[in-house]
Amino acid sequence: MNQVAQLIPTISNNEVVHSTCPYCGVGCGVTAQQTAKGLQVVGDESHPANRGKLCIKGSNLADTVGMSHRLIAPQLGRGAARKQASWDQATHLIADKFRQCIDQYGRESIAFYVSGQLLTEDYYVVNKFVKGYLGTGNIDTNSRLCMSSAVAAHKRAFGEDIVAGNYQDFEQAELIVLVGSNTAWCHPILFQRIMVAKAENANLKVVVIDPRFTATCEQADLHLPILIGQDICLFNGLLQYLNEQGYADQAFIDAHTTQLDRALDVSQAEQDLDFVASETGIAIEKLLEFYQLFAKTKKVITLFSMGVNQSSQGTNKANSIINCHLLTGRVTGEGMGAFSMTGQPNAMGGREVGGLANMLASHLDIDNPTHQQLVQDFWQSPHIAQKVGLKAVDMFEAVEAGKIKAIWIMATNPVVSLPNSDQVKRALEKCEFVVVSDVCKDTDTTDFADVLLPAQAWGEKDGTVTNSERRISRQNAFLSVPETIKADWWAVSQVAQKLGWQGFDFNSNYQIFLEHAKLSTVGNGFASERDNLPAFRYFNLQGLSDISQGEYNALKPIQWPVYADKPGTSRIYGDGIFSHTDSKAKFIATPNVAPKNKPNAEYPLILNTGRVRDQWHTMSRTGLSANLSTHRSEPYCEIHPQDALKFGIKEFDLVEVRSEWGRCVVRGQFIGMIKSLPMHVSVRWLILWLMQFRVSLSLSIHQ
Ligand SMILES: Nc1nc2c(c(=O)[nH]1)N[C@H]1C(S)=C(S)[C@@H](COP(=O)(O)OP(=O)(O)OC[C@H]3O[C@@H](n4cnc5c(=O)[nH]c(N)nc54)[C@H](O)[C@@H]3O)O[C@H]1N2
Ligand SMILES: Nc1nc2c(c(=O)[nH]1)N[C@H]1C(S)=C(S)[C@@H](COP(=O)(O)OP(=O)(O)OC[C@H]3O[C@@H](n4cnc5c(=O)[nH]c(N)nc54)[C@H](O)[C@@H]3O)O[C@H]1N2
Ligand code: SF4
Ligand SMILES: [Mo]
Repeated sequence: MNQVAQLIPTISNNEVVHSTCPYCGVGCGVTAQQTAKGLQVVGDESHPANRGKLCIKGSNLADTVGMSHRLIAPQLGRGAARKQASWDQATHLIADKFRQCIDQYGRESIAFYVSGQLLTEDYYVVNKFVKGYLGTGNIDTNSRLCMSSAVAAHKRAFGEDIVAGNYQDFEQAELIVLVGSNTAWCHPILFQRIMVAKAENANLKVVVIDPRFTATCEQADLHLPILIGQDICLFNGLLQYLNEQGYADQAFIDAHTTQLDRALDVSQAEQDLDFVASETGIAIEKLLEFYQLFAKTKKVITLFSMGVNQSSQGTNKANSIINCHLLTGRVTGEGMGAFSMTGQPNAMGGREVGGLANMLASHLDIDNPTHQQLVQDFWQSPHIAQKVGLKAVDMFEAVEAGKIKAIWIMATNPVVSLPNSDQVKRALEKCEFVVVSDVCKDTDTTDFADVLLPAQAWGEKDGTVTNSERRISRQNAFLSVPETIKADWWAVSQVAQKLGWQGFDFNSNYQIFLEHAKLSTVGNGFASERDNLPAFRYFNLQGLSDISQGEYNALKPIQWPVYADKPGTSRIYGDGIFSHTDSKAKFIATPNVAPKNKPNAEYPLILNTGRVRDQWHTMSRTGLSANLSTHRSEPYCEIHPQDALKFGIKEFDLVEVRSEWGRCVVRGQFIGMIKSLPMHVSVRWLILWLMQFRVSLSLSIHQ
């Protein structure tokens, strides 16, 4: 089957199709064209996110399109018993099994684990299936590992999960603070935009807060090598400094915020700069330099990503940053604000449809009876989820404990990417019924599938994604695949229909998009009418809820909210009306709690993990491009030379990194670490069996 299957362009020679890069949350526009030289994918000059530029991953997209690695038809059974089946057989089996689970064990015995790499249309349908028809909250997504801390922080501070600003703000800012973000590698095009702005504006300063000296730091004016996990202390200290030195914007605070006192109360210890310096490991002169820069610059953007989010204190870390922006009234407006960068191409779209276990749909709350009723009425569904479902880690624990009998995993590879990967393997081995939808035939997770479903990949699937700045862009199909490869929304709809559920007779992604857009208008309207609205939220796609198929196909990138006859909205909260019912933003008390897992004699170092510039996560797609392996061809461990000396390690030795939960052997590298803090190591590449980021480790030379 593999040899005969081919991808056939659906475009005529030299016809140009506009689409969006399927990797990071910058959400760059691309154009695809079939030429005499084959498929050409280049940056889309008309796309506002990248204006024609692409990073190396985007530039090599054409190499990753193909059939050699693909799953072509549904497969049933595990191991040697696995055999090809028709879609009808596969979806019948899933429906029968789900029905059996519902009857025998109840609706809570089924779970879904999905991904920020789904299109919004796929995500919408799967969320409707689980929250409206299965009637449970048991759907979570890999975004749990990624930016769920930011989501919670936004909800607490603003009353809604909103990134208020946009990429242009980075060009208008005079100070950009990058916290826990290797932007140069992980969001390269945004980083390039920042660098161009810096070259054009001598007043624009860049500060990086990261325990490692990264490629991002090389271009920065100031690097603060912070001890891992101490960001709350640093930003609480900043809050106190700004307050004491007279930089609080009292008019803004009085008119638009509440609960400043509590935030100041819990951060009193951080009034003492010596204390902050010793807790964070940052020299006092550098600390003051940063605080003064922040205080004196009106146009400040603080961008944060995984160094903030992926932490047991992640939500408080994000709120401690937002607090400083609230205090100075720099929440939104040209060149200012706290900006959470999304990782995956459609992490933001997943948030819009409510794909996390603690959300409902369309920015509505899962535990709010009015919201439940609105969504249930709109869906005309038999049930509605009423409480928070199992979150990713708990979900896989419930699978191992036998409470979840059936799980459907879609567009993610949790056997590699969840923290305790051995536990995930145990859970899936034991689970009665595992469905995996992927584009690839072999991932670490596909081994465990009882039903394996082939999904359309980038270039074949059709729909929308939303990037970090709330900009909805089209991913257009320009390749046709064998009939047996289907869109994820189609697979879910087929199972729903076989279960006899109404509301899944979608014929196209266009129909789904319209339904999603209409739901966003339910109970909703303008902020000025909010007192008369049952469920006001800024997430609103009214202006897109009645577009024609042709308009949908040709949709130009647009930022929500999109009201009727309005061209989208580039900035939210400009008039100071926040989403909380009192229209005010909240300061959140963020106590500085000592990090867990402090180094001890047995595990004397702290580990962090993360990405490399030219690979995407578990490499199922970027691994196909030879070009992308030239930058780094294997996983590696960055070690400070002082630590290496202590452990008798020379540069490029193979090193065993061991934690309480696992071990791996990787090559040691000193590059960059000379300017980083000693006493921590960093394994770069997601393929690792170590789990946990903040654990103590030991190193030893491995033969
Ligand atoms: N090339 C490439 N780009 C990608 C991806 C990819 O796989 N490859 N994946 C995408 C996805 S899904 C995501 S989520 C993003 C992630 O984008 P980033 O967040 O930029 O990714 P990381 O490489 O994890 O970088 C996090 C940084 O935080 C630092 N850090 C660790 N602990 C702390 C701490 O306690 N405090 C502070 N201040 N810093 C800390 C680390 O040293 C590291 O430099 O990248 C996206 N872009
Ligand atoms: N150690 C460590 N672990 C981490 C992190 C870390 O920093 N360190 N970061 C975490 C973060 S932020 C993230 S986002 C996760 C990412 O972790 P994963 O989501 O597991 O990573 P990917 O390799 O991107 O997996 C996506 C899978 O979906 C498939 N796929 C792509 N498109 C489609 C589609 O349209 N439909 C279907 N059905 N399948 C598709 C791909 O082939 C691939 O197998 O990893 C997390 N895990
Ligand atoms: S910056 Fe991100 S979205 Fe843009 S081309 Fe690179 S990987 Fe794709
Ligand atoms: Mo992520």
